[in-house]
Amino acid sequence: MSASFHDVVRRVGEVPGVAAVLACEQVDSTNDALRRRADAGAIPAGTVLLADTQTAGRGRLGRHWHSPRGLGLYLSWLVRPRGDVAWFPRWTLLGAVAAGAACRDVAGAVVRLKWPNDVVARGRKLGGVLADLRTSAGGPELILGIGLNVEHREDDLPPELRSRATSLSILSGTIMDRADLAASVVQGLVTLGDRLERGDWDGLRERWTALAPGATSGRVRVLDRQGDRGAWTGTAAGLDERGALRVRRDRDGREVAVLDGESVVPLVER
Ligand code: BT5
Repeated sequence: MSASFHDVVRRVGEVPGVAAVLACEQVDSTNDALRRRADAGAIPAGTVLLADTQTAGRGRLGRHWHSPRGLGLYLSWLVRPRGDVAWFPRWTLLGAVAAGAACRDVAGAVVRLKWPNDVVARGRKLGGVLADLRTSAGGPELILGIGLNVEHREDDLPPELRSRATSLSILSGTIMDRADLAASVVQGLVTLGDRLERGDWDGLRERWTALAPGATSGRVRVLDRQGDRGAWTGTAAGLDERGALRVRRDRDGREVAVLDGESVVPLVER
């Protein structure tokens, strides 16, 4: 059954470890709205901001995130990580594991993660993670945003995304419950976050790798910010300590750590 925004907010509020829930029917971007709340006053780590729609939902590198009202999950979570800032890319992977595992557990979807932030099913994008980090006097502050397509039917997707995106309802053929999914995603964030803060990077790396089979041996094409001009190919070789993707470059056989800001496109070889 389709869940109201009220149900989504209530269920997330019941998840143990959630410090506070901020509910907004409409925002520009949940990441930006949570950042403004944090700027305006003390907000505890573990706060979740949920919106029913976003007018300026953001992807990485200034891209747009399509966020129709009532159909998707749009949330942001505030973290004040204790670890080294160099390990910050780990949190994007953590968000992707929480989102992907929730899609699998609640909706039975067969999902794959694509480094660094994509949740994919049947080769189409189901969701994504956007991590915004800043360092303030109080230490690093991270806002982890998660977007998932849940109740969309095919014609709820804009034409330009129709061949590249999907939703849990399209995948399952039934209407999915956003409230169950939201609670599962947030439970995953809290649990994985606790473990990571206690030093269990290996556990997170294993979970991420289990959902991302292509990341340990798949053929990839790496694009930097210049797009095709700086493109090169290689073979993925798993994650390094920071959460960067290691890729063995065809050109010279050297292993290179690919960091966020570059994109990695899987290559299917004939
Ligand atoms: C992402 O960026 O995948 C990160 C998306 C994060 C969205 C959440 S929603 C809650 C929180 N608040 C925010 O403002 N953002 C976060 P990226 O890898 O750059 O992918 C963006 C690309 O995905 C776009 O350029 C489109 O091609 C495609 N896209 C846009 N909306 C989509 C959607 N709803 N479903 C699937 N693909 C989409």
